[in-house]
Amino acid sequence: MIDLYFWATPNGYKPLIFLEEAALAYELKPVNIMKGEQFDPDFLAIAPNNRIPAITDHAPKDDQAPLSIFESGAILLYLAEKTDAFLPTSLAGRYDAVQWLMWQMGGLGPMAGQANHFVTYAPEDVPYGKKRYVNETKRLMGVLDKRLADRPFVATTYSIADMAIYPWAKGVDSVGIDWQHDFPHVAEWAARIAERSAVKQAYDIGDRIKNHQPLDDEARQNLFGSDKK
Ligand SMILES: N[C@@H](CCC(=O)N[C@@H](CS)C(=O)NCC(=O)O)C(=O)O
Repeated sequence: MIDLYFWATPNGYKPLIFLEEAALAYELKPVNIMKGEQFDPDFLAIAPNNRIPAITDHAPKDDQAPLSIFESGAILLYLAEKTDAFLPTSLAGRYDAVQWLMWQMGGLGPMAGQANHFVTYAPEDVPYGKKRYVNETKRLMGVLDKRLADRPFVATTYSIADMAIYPWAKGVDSVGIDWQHDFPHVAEWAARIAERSAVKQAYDIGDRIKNHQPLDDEARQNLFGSDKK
């Protein structure tokens, strides 16, 4: 059994999609990051960076003690290794997927995240920040669009790279990027991913647990307040 520490955000959906795809037994442990539950000592013992997602695998492959992992990219790699699934087995194929996973972890995720911060959440208007991160997000979406021009999935087969990139790519409309129109190969790929029953199931689960509370002062403090952290 795997415990998945989850909130309905792009990084949270990545391992949830994997667990649904692989039909692994798991228990969802919601961590309401708007309410500051990411700072609970029990959660910090598993995820010292106070960010979701994280997992605890109570039956790791090596039959050793339960294993906890944070960082969504590490979790996806772990789950792929555990199940021998969603990561090509050839050396070239494997690193093809891994390099795109790293591209998401170090590129699209952080840049789109910062763009979203400056466009949606920053308490003051910072035109330079907005422009820098929205432009960089657009550039990255262009890179992804080129990559998908002649293949159905990001790597040779549907893999953890698609699972990592999809939740972020589909969210960039929140920073004013009309990706369905401007990046047609991404749009076709995203439609292919969205049709998968495991992906539908993951988003249904996320919708059910999501607390649609407004971004009030308490949530702002928990997410962006510097003194608490
Ligand atoms: N690099 C981390 C990023 C995780 C992350 O930023 N999680 C956000 C939600 S998408 C979070 O937990 N935020 C809580 C906070 O900022 O306190 C990963 O990929 O797991």
